Amino acid sequence: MSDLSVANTATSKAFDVKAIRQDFPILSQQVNGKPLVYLDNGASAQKPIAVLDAMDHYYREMHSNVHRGAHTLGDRATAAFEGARETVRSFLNARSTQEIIWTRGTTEAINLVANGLAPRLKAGDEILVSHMEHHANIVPWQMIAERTGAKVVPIQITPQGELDMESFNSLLNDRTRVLAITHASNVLGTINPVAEMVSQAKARGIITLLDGAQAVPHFQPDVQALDCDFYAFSSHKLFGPTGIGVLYGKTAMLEAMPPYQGGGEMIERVSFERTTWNVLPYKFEAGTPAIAEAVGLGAAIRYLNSFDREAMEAAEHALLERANQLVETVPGMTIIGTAKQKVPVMSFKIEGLHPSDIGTLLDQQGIAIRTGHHCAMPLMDFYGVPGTARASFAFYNTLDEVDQLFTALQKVQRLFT
Ligand code: C6P
Repeated sequence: MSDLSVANTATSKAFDVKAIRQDFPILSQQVNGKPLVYLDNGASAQKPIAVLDAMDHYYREMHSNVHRGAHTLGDRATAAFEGARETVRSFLNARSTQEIIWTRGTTEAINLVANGLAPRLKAGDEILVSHMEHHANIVPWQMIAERTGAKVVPIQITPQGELDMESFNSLLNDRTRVLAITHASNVLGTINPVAEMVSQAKARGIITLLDGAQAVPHFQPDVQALDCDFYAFSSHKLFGPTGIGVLYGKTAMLEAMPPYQGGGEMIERVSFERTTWNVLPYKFEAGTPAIAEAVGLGAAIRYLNSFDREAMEAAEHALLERANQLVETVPGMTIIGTAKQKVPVMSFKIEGLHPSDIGTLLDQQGIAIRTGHHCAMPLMDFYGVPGTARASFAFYNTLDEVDQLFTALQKVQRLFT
């Protein structure tokens, strides 16, 4: 194992990873007879006790339906639920809680926007995405394009896995109506220059959506500074529960869109002659919401806020740096995605090895990574690979775990040569 003293000293003042790991009970188990090394955080991150406790407390002490105003438990549940919305508002620096819509996740948030914008789109209009998008930020647009006659146009990327800004500039034109771009790539780790892109799009009156699924676990976005119209993310990648996510939308944008689903909660008044919609954010929240999950997400954000986020980012960066340094210790290993600005995600291939074999053999050694196309098939096509192996790090991972990954990869590589 490596000498960890340098990086640990550098980050220990504000950031004690050993203590942090105690907050995540799932991490201290054995898998296949080996201590678990969880490096699949990009797919879904683990949950701290603070989140587990908040949800447990909610169900034990205050569960009831929200916004019904009928009794004390209902009031408590509503306060906890709306309190979580305020926590998210503050996390994103949105102007108002009416701009924070609960969804099931990033996927539903993007579908909501795509459907909401459909009435404004017509044949010949263009929706600009990029070649590195997750399917969640391609397919909903394709479905809307099919309905409206609009066209989905991909911005090219460079071999390093950065957006080709010349391609972006050349594709912006009078027909461009929407720019929908990932803040950080789930495969390449690339952090895109979204502020600059939004600003250029705005100057042309183009509606902008940022997919923040892989960004928010690593840094805090400021939607007012970014000035995007929409920002989407999932709770489960942000150390919160599954089944809930967030769509931020500027008030004027949300006001101008029709509801996504019909039912209870989203109406003001219903009659067979005429039905009217509830105010924001409820207009987009049909049916009983995921109450405990909202509470859990609020707890996850408060947990993150209790740390020095810069120290956290530095610690994550040190993990990626360490991984980059060790690549040459595995013959035939190549990193896919070498952008200058990256979240701690490392996709790779090893000559002569199928990604799924790498994943299976690592799992036997207690190491969890993800393999496959990562719901980014156009990106796999760009690199001419069927899939990649991907280690995605979180702030609770250690340098020692990075070393264990590479020791295991060396073993896997030897087995096959
Ligand atoms: N990426 C991964 O392993 P949902 O499933 O709705 O929570 O998130 C979808 C999604 C959207 N955008 C990006 C950039 C994403 O990374 C994801 C989810 C996971 O990379 C599961 S495929």
